[in-house]
Order: sequence, then structure tokens, then C-alpha cells
Amino acid sequence: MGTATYSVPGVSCGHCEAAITEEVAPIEGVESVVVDLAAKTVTVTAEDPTALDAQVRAAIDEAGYEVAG
Ligand SMILES: [Cu+2]
Repeated sequence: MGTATYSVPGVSCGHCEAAITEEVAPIEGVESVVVDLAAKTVTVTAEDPTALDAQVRAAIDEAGYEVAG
């Protein structure tokens, strides 16, 4: 199990947190999604987070947010 953390500067409130969680959590292999509103990061826990990188980025984009970097 590992984690991948994405910087998402646009997150600011519980709505953002819910929108991103709704898109990312259903991805097959994702164990948990933690949105840190203070740090403006999204941390995904999965067996192999690197393998899910493109899907996670697409899901965050789908939720209406941009991953920095
Ligand atoms: Cu918000």
C-alpha cells in the first residue's frame, strides 16, 4: 500500500472536498482519498498509486479542479 499526494490549489471548502472525493474514490484500486483543505492537497491511498496516476488526475479534472505540476 502506498500514497500519492497531489497539489490542488483550487480546493477551499467542504464542497470541493466532496466533489473531488466523489470522483476519485470510485476509481478501482483506490483505498482512500483525503482532501486537506489547509494544505490544498489530495492524498490517495492505493496498492499501487503510481499505476492510478493518470486516472486520479483525470478524476480531479472531472471534478472541476486543476492539479498543480
Ligand atoms: Cu469549495
